Amino acid sequence: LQETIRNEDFLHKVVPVEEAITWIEDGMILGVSGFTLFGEPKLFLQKLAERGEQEDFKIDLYTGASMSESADGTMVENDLIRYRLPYQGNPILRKQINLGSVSYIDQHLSQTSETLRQGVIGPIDYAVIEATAITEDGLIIPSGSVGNSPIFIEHAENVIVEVNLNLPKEYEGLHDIYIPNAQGKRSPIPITDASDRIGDIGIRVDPDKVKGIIISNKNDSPSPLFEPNETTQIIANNLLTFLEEEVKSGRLTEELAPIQSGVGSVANAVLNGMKHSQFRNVVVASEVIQDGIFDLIEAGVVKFAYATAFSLSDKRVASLKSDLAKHCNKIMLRPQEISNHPEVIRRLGIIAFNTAIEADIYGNVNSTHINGTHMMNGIGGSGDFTRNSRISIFVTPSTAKDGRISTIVPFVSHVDHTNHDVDVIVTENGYVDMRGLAPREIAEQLIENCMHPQYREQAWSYFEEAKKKSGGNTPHILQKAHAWHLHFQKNGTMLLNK
Ligand code: 0RQ
Repeated sequence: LQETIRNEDFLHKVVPVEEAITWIEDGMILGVSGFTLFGEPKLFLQKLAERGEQEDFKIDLYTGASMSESADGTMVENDLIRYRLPYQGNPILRKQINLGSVSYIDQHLSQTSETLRQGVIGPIDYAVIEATAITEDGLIIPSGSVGNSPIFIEHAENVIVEVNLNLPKEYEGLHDIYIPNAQGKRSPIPITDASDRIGDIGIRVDPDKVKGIIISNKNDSPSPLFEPNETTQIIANNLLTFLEEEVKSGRLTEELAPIQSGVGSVANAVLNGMKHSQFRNVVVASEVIQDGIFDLIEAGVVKFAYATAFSLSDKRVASLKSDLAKHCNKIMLRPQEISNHPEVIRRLGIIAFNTAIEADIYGNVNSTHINGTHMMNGIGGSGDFTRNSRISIFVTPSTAKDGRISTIVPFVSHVDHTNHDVDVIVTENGYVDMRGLAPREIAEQLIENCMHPQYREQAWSYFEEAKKKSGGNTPHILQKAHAWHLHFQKNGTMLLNK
């Protein structure tokens, strides 16, 4: 244990987890580590969830992003969560959010820290943070995610550290912890090259705030491995064609510009496709490092990658120790405030690609809501990257639910990314580069190049009627703008003749 907790003051604070969970009282706010299932204080959350089975109390849970079953699943099942922010992806929690029994604040992932700093949310009663080590000078070395942990620690009244003895020691040295000062005392964030190291290898903590240290040996929960299918493969190919055209036109080189990729099946297919592409020495400046990024490093396509967290399947969780040993100088984890910071994204000129739930014929994108009302996961980092990137790309299959839903609609049922922010939309039918096009041109091209053929006729009919009856820069018929969604609700399909 002394090799892991290398500071005497901290060694004396080790307590059983059973004791630490009793410190949490009804109504408290917890800021816990964890992002895309990686780096959670797994033992603490599991035991707290179990305590919720016996006792009636509620907490507000702030995290980095999506959490595993014991946090967002079991805690919700045991009715423990009152408020939740800033992102989730758990079916049990999603259900309670949509029933209105958990209050969900869906935030841009770069902004949680600033709302905390300003005192808009919080104050945090307990920060509970997973660590792989505590150094001689008292730095907390995080594990597979940094997320919001530094800001939670800075703003918490008390800190609990869950030291995990079962994680790769190679995590030490991988993190770059930089926390901006409060407004009025800030300097530019000094990242000019993606690989610039600007902070510490761990998180500084006032030792007096550390109320206890618990010891665990639980492994991270793997994410599903998304194997490309025919549709996702074609979407990926279309996106890669767009990037190749950018190279041909001289706007990009084969190194591209730093890339950010979302998570999920299409993102994975794109990364897969890049393995056999012409692109070389690509830099990844993203939010998560998925399996595909390790594959690209090994294929020599990616030369450096930073993010705020890993999101890995079983296979890569198993090989993580040796992967980190091999690639430690090519990988870095930063706080999500920095990986997703508008200033850094704009300065580096990132190419962002994320997945849409639906887009409309003018290029507005919905990333979060089903039928305008029901939360899916949350905006995550998609807004941080979309608004501030050099090229913002959205991918989506052109239909969902076996063709009964068109993902290109006359008017999105919820807007996360306005068409001012969206540059390119890609489906399996093709892509539209909306840069430099006016709304009416965008509509014509999206209907012809991205929409599924079976929906094109009814889309043309809407668009023609809108031009004739309403006109305007962005023609709409407001009475019919959501007719496709309403038809789906009534008849189970967006095809208006069915
Ligand atoms: O339903 O689960 O019942 O099969 O939505 O859709 O096609 O499997 O796509 O898993 O890649 O998720 C946008 C949700 C896509 C995700 C979203 C149904 C569809 C299916 C899932 P089933 P797919 P994916 C990085 C950046 C926001 C955050 C973000 C997301 C299910 O990518 O949450 O980008 N993004 N963050 O059938 C009704 C439609 C539908 C639809 C799809 N139009 N209407 N249902 N579905 N389109 C990550 C972080 O920030 C951490």
